[in-house]
Amino acid sequence: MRSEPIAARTPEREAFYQHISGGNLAPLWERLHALVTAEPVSPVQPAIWHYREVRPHLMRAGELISAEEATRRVLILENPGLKGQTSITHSLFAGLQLILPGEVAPAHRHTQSALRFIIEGEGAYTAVDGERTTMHPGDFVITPSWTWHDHGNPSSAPMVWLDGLDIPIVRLLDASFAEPGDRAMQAVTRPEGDNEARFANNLLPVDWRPAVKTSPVFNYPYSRSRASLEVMSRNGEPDPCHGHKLRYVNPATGDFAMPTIAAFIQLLPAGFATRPYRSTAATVFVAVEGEGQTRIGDQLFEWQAHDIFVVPSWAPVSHQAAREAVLFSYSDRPVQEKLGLWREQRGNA
Ligand code: 1HN
Repeated sequence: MRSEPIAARTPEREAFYQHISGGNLAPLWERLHALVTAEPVSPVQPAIWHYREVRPHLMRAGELISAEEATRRVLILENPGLKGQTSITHSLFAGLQLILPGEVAPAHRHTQSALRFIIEGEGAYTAVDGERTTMHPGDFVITPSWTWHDHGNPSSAPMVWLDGLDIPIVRLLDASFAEPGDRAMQAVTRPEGDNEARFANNLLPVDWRPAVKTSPVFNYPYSRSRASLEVMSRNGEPDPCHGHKLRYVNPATGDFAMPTIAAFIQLLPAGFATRPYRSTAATVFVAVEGEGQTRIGDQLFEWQAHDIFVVPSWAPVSHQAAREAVLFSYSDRPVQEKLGLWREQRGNA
């Protein structure tokens, strides 16, 4: 790819740059080539977290601090190219949250939006603005911006889920607001299942109009998404780049379920290998079922259920399933699409 020439450095120019820096001035021509690149250049690195290696650390965190004291007992999945930045890509946060039996993660709200993808355990709940939903492995659960939320685990086993948040996007825009609730557990004002009945059955309350940009459905249970993948995989050919892939949508608008984060679920048939694919949306993947391997650029990552890996912007990715496999994934695609920035490339260039 062609690129523009880089200006020569001379002692005279260096002295000038030094001189003007005191006045908060800098020469753009020294920086232009690093800012306006011919294609995405990212410090974000491909990386994988094997659940069997991370889980013992999470359980150790469970001995060291309570959910209540921590507010949220989360181990950050920090991109090795973004050390200290609390993010897995430039725009997204990922972490693994543990709630032990009997614990409560106290109510709070913030402008950052969160998704939960349930990894392990059965029967903990999250409450969102007065309604609880019980979480099961593979469920995709949403906490919309500025909604009260607390989590509790009345079951007898540890509960672990992946937290995906738009923390770095809100940080970029300096738009963070947050407040704690007056009580650890918010009041329950609607019975469990109310939201599903109103919004998740291809029906909407007759005069209801969306007041916010996030889906009114806040739990997309795995039982339903898995059943769709099953039927889809029996009745049609897989997409060469994606296998059988679905996106989670807001039923009121047809748009992605969240304004800042897109989420997907895909089935790769046993032995299936996808063609290379890349997009400008760096993506976090969770292996839900099965095992396989994913090539990201020139690196090969082997995964099995519960492993988490990240694909940087514009890095070619191809998956191969050793057994039938299901992958969940999320990215900042809705933001890029709304700004007219999202690009993809299917197959080799
Ligand atoms: C948060 O509020 C939760 O509510 C989880 O469960 C992870 C990561 C960063 C900032 C806030 C939660 C979070 C978080």
